[in-house]
Amino acid sequence: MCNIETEQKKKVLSCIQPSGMLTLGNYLGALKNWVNMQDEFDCTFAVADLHAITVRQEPAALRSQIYSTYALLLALGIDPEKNTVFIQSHVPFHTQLSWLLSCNTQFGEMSRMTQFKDKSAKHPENVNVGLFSYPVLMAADILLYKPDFVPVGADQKQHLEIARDIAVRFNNKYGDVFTIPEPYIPKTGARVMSLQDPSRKMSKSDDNVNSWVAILDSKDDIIRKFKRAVTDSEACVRFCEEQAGISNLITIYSAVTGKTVAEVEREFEGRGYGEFKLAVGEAVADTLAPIKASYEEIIKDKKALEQLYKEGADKACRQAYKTYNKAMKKVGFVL
Ligand code: ATP
Ligand code: LTN
Repeated sequence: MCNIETEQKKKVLSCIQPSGMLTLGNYLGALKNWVNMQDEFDCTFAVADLHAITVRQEPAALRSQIYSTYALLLALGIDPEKNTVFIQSHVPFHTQLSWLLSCNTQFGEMSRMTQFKDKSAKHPENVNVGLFSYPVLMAADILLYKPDFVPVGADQKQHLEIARDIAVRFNNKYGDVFTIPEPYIPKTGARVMSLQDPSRKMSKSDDNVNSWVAILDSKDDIIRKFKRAVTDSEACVRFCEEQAGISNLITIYSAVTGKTVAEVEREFEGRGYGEFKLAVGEAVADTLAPIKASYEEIIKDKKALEQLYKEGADKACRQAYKTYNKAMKKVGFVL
């Protein structure tokens, strides 16, 4: 007889870098889906702090971003009891497996990674080896936990592909060690564009602070940023390719209210941009307010936070250790 309780849930893994203030784009495009996946899947989520130092970070800022990113995951409603939620650098097997994988990855295939090309062009003064081998560390993050699915945005698809290639090659050479993960494209998940240049995605590393909304922004800041958002010349609230600015605002409003695009267009028929921008700003601020309130409670209690991330690391270590040991044995190391 099929018993739902004893049926194995499929495994999901994803990570997020603590490289700045997390934005509305990170929330609607990625983190909201993490929250929604907790019931259906056995989830492992990590703060990818080791990846963050591939670009220069100021130590005090990095430390505070790691805390705040972990606290924010909890504030969003990710349950650390139900899931494994940890900080990447607390589990040494990531860097250790990364070495094994590096020695089974070709320079040529890594040279094709578009993120490396983009980021090295953006930071010509710091084209470090870590930036180059970043996808191998990401492959280790994934393969240690044998996930069935990895939810990633379009910009990370190439990295997931290389993780799959590395795993297939390793398994063929040494025997079955790794599960080959599939990308997970969530049913819902909005691509949020910059409020100042709707042809580019909203990004926390954009120097223009008016182009992005942080999850932890104040209500006043959120409303002000939406008031200033770039819109188009048609002056009507209609979703179409030619009106990228207003279409982006419709996408955002629809994502935070749960209304369809057609419903939003009907609601604002005959009303001006000003009124619509205010409504979007208020709806976003109302959605983010409880998250911000919960975050402020969580971040106040450093002891409790520390307890949670340590427990998360212990759980993660127990899983990662098994895969790492198996891989070491297969390669021929003496354990
Ligand atoms: P950076 O500016 O440092 O490159 P980012 O804000 O673009 O960072 P990432 O850390 O690369 O964000 O992405 C974390 C996750 O959030 C990824 O899954 C990514 O696809 C998703 N994401 C980031 N920005 C957006 C966006 N504007 N719309 C939808 N999803 C997004
Ligand atoms: N590179 C990813 C973050 C990341 C990740 C991972 C995502 C690091 N390790 C493992 C999925 C699985 C990013 O910048 N978004």
